[in-house]
Amino acid sequence: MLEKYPDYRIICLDKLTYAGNLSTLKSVMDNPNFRFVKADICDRNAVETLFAEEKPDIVVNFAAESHVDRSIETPEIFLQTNIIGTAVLMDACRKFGIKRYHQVSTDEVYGDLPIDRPDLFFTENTPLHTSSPYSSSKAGADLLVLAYYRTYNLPVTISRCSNNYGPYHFPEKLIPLMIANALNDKPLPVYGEGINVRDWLYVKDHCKAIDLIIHNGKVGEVYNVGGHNEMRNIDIVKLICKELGKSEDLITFVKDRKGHDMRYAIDPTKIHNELGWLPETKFEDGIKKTIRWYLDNREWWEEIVSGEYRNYYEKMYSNR
Ligand code: TDX
Repeated sequence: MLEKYPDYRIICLDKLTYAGNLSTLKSVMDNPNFRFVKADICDRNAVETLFAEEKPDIVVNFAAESHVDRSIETPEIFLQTNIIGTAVLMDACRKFGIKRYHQVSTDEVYGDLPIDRPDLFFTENTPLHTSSPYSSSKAGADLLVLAYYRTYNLPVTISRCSNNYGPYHFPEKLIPLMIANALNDKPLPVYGEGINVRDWLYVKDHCKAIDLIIHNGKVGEVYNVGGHNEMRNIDIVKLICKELGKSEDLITFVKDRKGHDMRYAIDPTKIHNELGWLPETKFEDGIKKTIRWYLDNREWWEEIVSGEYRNYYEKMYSNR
């Protein structure tokens, strides 16, 4: 955004939980149009103080506890950050006035689709039907956002995107976890039989969709974002092995995720027709770029996999 809109002032509010890492922002920290604030979106005082100081005109809520496996272990923090945090942000928007509040949501609010029905896709009208504490917390937040639109006329939009991948992806998620493990010659833990399907989108294409929605999207509307790029987990892991020249013998099938969603697939017709959005990065190119990034930025993720994250990894994957 700073590159595309050099006259915009961008404020990043982040709690810097285990998943946050200030080094990710290194390239923009010295930009005079950028300000970083360490705070929790659930902290009403901190949020209101910031709104009073900066009077933002557009608020995009990217902040969320986002890892399904963690939500199965400890649901409550997901309810706090994802639902209460959303309410606090929107209350500040009401109090200080806003041109747009945008909620970054997920395709997981629609639940899953059967593997043997490739003709079915999630549209914006698909009923919410969640599977995990994570997706339930995101669906709860979405309903609250639409309620603030109807009740208070808050100018909101929502985007529901499919699985993202790309640089700076925290290595608890499938693709960066498999890249990091493969580079360290560690086992590649595939849940169940690895036949679950996800619809992968390069992160920059997601960001471009959000940019279009906040500038041109219609208030009160939901936009699905996805690139028609469905892949089975096992095929992704095999591809990563191939690209890195590692043996598929590293692949280890482990106990399945509880309530594991089978297939996600987005129908992006609405955002394409209304806002002209189309994904630009093909998966074959995006995955190569992503692997290259993890090879070139080892210090970024090695620091993470050697820190607090290691305890989580031991807990989740040892004896699985
Ligand atoms: O070690 C693993 N082994 C494995 O087989 C991990 C971490 C995952 N998986 C499987 C589970 C899923 O079928 O890979 C698939 C992708 O898993 P995640 O990367 O955890 O993503 P997912 O559960 O699909 O959710 C993601 O996409 C939607 C994000 O984490 C969510 O925040 C987003 O809303």
